[in-house]
Amino acid sequence: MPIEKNLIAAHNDQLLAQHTRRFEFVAENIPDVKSILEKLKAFQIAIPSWALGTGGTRFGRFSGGGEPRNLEEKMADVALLHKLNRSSGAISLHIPWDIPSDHAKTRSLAAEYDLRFDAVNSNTFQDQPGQKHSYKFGSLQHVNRDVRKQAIDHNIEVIKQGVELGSKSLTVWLSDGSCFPGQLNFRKAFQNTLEGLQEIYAALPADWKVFVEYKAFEPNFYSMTVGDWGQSLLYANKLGDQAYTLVDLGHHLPNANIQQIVALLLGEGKLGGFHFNDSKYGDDDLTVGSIDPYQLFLIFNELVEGMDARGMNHANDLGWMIDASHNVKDPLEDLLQSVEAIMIAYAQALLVDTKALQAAQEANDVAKAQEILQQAYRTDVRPVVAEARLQNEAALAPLQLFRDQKIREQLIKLRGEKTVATGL
Ligand code: PSV
Ligand code: MN
Repeated sequence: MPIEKNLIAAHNDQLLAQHTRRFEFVAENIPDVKSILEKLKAFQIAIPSWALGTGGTRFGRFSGGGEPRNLEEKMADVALLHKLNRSSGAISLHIPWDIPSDHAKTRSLAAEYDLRFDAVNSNTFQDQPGQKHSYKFGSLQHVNRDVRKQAIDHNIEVIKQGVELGSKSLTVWLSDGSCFPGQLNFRKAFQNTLEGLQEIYAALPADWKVFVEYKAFEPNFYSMTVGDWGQSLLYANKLGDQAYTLVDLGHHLPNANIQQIVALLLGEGKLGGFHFNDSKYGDDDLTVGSIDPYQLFLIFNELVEGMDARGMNHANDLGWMIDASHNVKDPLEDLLQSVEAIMIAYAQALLVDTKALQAAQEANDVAKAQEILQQAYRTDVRPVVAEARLQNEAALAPLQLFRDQKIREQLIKLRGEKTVATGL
């Protein structure tokens, strides 16, 4: 369900005068606004194929209607988001939730939509129909070699799927761990997992990366075999140069200083990618920036500082993905809000006066350092982000246009009221 270019142009014409006033007001005080706009225009955030439908909790799932029924429709949804904001030019597939039936066709559809395939994700946290061995007691950590082998083979199959699509990375999230003391020998679980990852690593094409994602708890509640950034970094270091840690914002214990984790991983050259979401209690998978936008800004501040220190390209050198679930909101509206929140935090981080901050740090001027960060955070950069969209021929107000055009209603007409997308 494509949105026509002229609709975007008409929407922008309507909002242009007000936007220009707001943009000029804020731009006046940003000396390098042009270079900030170029960075914002280049920045793309991958949309997960599993988050285009309603997620739900283990208590219930309340479909909003018009959910994509297959991979083609999921790609159409991401294309729609990308048309609206020009910042969602990639899709991340979860296998086997989304296996392309015809790779050439899927590739050409992606080209038509101007989308690329970001990391492919393996799934050894659920049993699939017809699967020989169960993952009830783990996958790569499992005491039985046959189960481990099945999980390794699956990951290698996911790499092959990714190669067909032009992906360049594999994300491995393992739900492995234990629920009770004594259930698992930690050392053996670690060793089995490492050996499995090594076999998967050996199957990686030379220009690929593997991201080892960690999570503190859930579905296991006593131990997780890749439970924190330390464990993930151990695996990544032992695996080699193509292995990195992936930070999912919801995968930490409460009050963890994620920005410090990010800074250290970047310093070690081992930060590979991100799963953005927000949370209040645990892995809540809420809209990015909805609970703690200041933390998101502080994370981006470390990302920008750390990437610049290493001469990295902001847009291309890390994997930027959303990983969220939508229980009460329209998934497409939620994703538009998430992308906007990421762009705002990124723009604010680009505003930080790094030289002045460094000087304040060298002088132990704590109050000044705080002022510098909060000066950037408290600047309303929404018109700057909107200007980047305008220059990219996207919509000045994507969510407003989505609603004005009654896109969900159109999707429901097209796909039906009771459709269920594969995924969470
Ligand atoms: C696990 O909670 C996770 O964050 C992993 O990235 C999974 O691939 C994704 O969510 C979907 O279950
Ligand atoms: Mn994740």
